[in-house]
Amino acid sequence: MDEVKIILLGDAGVGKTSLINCFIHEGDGLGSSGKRSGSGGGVRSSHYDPDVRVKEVKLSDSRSVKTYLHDSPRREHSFNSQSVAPNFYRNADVVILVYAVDENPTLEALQDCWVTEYASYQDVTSTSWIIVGNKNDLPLDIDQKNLDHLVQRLGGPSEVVTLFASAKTGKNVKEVFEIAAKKGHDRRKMKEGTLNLADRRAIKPKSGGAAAGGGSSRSGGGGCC
Ligand SMILES: Nc1nc2c(ncn2[C@@H]2O[C@H](COP(=O)(O)OP(=O)(O)OP(=O)(O)O)[C@@H](O)[C@H]2O)c(=O)[nH]1
Ligand SMILES: [Mg+2]
Repeated sequence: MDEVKIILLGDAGVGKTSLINCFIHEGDGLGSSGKRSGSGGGVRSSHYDPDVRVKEVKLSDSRSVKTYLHDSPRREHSFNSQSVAPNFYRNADVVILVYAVDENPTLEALQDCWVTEYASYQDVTSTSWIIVGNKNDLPLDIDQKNLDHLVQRLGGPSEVVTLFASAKTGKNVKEVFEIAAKKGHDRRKMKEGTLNLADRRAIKPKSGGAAAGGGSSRSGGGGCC
């Protein structure tokens, strides 16, 4: 089965973990208390990282994709380590940027902080982007210009999907991850196609030139904002 790496980025408290939990629990929102009872459920990855959940998603053509959902580690024990961030960002097929619709600064932070940090490790064109305004059950308090600028920076409206969702009510949560699975799957196939082409080129005689790919990774570390 094809596999897709999806990472979630955004400020503390915007609801990244809640969105993943809601999806794993099949649209069961947080409820009126804002808290979920029980163990948290879901399938944890057998990988080293406890913040990775795995869920199979059926695409519209009835094929299935295994999604690896990488929740950002909480900042206080995450990107201070120079070795964590590059691994976290590496080979992400999709990045889901999450802000809270009732807090415009969390939207501003996506551009000023999270995309900037991502771009210091990987080219922004190396992944697919989805922007999610979570907590859509609360009154909206965002500046549309911030959202428009962010979309432009990531390649424009034809490249970037923007959605509102609520991990509290479950609204649109399944849609967010299904779109991510589809976009990730398409990107994987595109990458494989590129690789095959590169392989074919490699066996032809050539007159020098640098190898393609590799992205713009950074060797140093450092925290976000
Ligand atoms: N009203 C409302 N509250 C939400 C929603 N999603 C999450 N919350 C609440 O927001 C708080 C933070 O949610 P988390 O899922 O822990 O946020 P996070 O982005 O994972 O935060 P960090 O792990 O600290 O980075 C919790 O109290 C949630 O109950 C939502 O859609 N609506
Ligand atoms: Mg969290």
